[in-house]
Amino acid sequence: MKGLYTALMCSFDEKGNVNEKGLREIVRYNIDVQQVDGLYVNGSTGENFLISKEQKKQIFDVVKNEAGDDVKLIAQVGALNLDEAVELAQYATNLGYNAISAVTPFYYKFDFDEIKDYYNTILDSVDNDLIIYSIPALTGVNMNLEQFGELFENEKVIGVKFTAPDFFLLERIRHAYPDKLIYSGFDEMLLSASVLNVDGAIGSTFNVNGRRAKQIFELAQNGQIGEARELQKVTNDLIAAILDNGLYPTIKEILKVQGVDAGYCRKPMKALDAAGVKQAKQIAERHL
Ligand code: NAY
Repeated sequence: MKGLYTALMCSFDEKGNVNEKGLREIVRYNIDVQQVDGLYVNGSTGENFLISKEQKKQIFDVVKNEAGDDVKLIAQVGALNLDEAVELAQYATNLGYNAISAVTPFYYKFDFDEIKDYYNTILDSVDNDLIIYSIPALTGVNMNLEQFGELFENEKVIGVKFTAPDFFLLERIRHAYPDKLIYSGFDEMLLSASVLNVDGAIGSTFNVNGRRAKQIFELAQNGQIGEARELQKVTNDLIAAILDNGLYPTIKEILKVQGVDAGYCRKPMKALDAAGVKQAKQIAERHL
């Protein structure tokens, strides 16, 4: 399960329905052109928190059907409605997803016992492994080393998608739990995380910059830090421009430049205006 995973985008039509043809194209582009090791499906980048349970299942179906066994697949099933999370975990497991992942429960201020119960409830319902999805900036849930350790006590918890700029905590987790998988979640910090010996990364920008990201990761693993730093600089020029123009709609627009029918984002995310579309095209020309 090690390696680079694209946090997969989903193509929606103007009304917000899943555009299956476009989704298949995104899957193929990631596998065939970006050559990533796996896909992380229905994460933040997949606009998971903006869609219905039925749409989540539809996306799990289409992605598995298109990807087959070409790459590893991780299904993000976390939801505030725990029954839904369990149902989705079972659904993705039955489809043959290699692992499930679940965001820490958010919005309400759950205490750690409640968070632990959430993960164990999901895991008790399936014969599959789980990767914790930790993204404190969006969830407000900050777990410490001991709390990660308590979650890791369940052997089916095989790792964490660590989307935080806290390299002290990252190093402590790496040191304390050498057998658990750690995936770096911020693409602009890939090199820094790779130096700390993470097992892989999961990123939104890999939809368009996967090959370069993989090079950064592999160079760092080989100790070729100077070359990796050069590529991280080029990558961060790209990421800064994308963030400035609007993260998900800009990645979709860049995919369109590559001939991929990436469609629209779900409301309330807004579409790029004409200037934004032009800017996205320039970003693709200048930085890819
Ligand atoms: C997800 O579930 O899709 C992710 O969390 C992927 C990680 C991304 N985080 C978000 C919130 O989009 O790739 C990152 C991020 O977009 C990138 O580093 C730019 O900041």
